[in-house]
Parts: sequence; structure tokens; C-alpha cells
Amino acid sequence: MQSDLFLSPAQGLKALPLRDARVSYQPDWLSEQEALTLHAQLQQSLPWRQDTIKLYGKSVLIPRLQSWHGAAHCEYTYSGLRMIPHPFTPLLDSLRERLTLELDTQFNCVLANWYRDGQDGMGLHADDEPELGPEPVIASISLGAERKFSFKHLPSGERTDIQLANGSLLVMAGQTQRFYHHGLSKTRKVIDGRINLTFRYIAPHLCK
Ligand SMILES: O=C(O)CCC(=O)C(=O)O
Ligand SMILES: [Mn+2]
Repeated sequence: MQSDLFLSPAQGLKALPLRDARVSYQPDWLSEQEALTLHAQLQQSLPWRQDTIKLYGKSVLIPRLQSWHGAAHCEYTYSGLRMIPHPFTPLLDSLRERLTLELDTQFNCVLANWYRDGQDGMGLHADDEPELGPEPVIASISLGAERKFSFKHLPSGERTDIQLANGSLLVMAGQTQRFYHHGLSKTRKVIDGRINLTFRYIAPHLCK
């Protein structure tokens, strides 16, 4: 059983009023300066790659750069892309340790996304790959430019938008991935970069 501790207001996380979901948010998990420093360090040090996916038979570059880190068994298939993990770097590991302590939840992999400006984004999707298990806890840290993050409630089509601040933490848990899609829409208004880290747990026994 995953703990409910991460919803504790004492830690600064506040539950968002989304039905059928468990989502909580803290705008200032890191200070603005810490977050900008981390953004610069990660931008320089991670082995970023820009993958291509097939769309209607054509190869297209995905609109962001990515870097996948985790335990050796954490191979991850995402939009048809098979990703082999790089090891955790000391920086990523220190964030993982803090999240584990504060959320009382284990994480063994992290997807880093670098959106170079507002023209980069991520389409609506659910993080519902079988290797994440039925009710994954996903801890998402935002560094750099503030961007609009959207939830779409699948049964009703209702959309809820939230601005993800520099230094913020968003936690999705419970049935969120079953009842919602989420994504980061593109915008001409944002010219600065943003790095997002989504920490996850892949159970060894659920790997193919
Ligand atoms: O950049 C974000 O805030 C979202 C990233 C995301 O949904 C993902 O990596 O699956
Ligand atoms: Mn996602």
C-alpha cells in the first residue's frame, strides 16, 4: 500500500480538487534560485537526446529532449520508444532521496524532459504503462520557465489547467492515470527553457 503521507499539508503539498484523482501540488518545493541552479546544472550534465517517433508512417522529432535514468531493470517503453536507463547521477539521486523521505514512497527511475522554449511540449497522455503498476505515484519537479499543465478528465472531457511554477512539485497518485490524461501545451508566449523531472517506480516483477 502506498502511504497517504504526501498529502500532508504539513509538508507544503496541497491536494488539488480533481475528482477521481489524487493530485497534490507545492509551488515552492525548491527556492527559485535553487531551481534555476539545478536547471542549469542538469541542462549541462545530462545526456540529452531528441528521439523520433512514427506518426502516420512518417518519422518526426519529438518536441523536447529527454534523458532516462534508473535502476538497470528500468527499461521503459514510451510512445513506442524503448529507453534503456542511464544510472542516476548524484544530483538526481539527492532529489530522489528527498522525495522518498518526504513522500514515504520509493522511486527508482526518473524521466527528465527539457522543453527548450514554448514551442516544445508534450501531448495529452496517461502514465499508464503496465510496468508502473495500477496506481503509480509520480512526483514531478519543474525547473525554469513556468508552463501551463492540463488535466483532461476522461469520462466527462472536463479540462483543468494549472501553472507549474519554477521549483514546484506536483504529485499524481491513486486513480489519476486511469481517469485523466495530462500534458503540456505549446505556447508562443514562453521563450525560456524548462526542465521537468518525473520520478517513478518500476517494480522489477512487472518488467517484461
Ligand atoms: O513536463 C511535464 O510537466 C510533464 C511530463 C510528463 O507528463 C511525463 O514525463 O510523462
Ligand atoms: Mn506524463
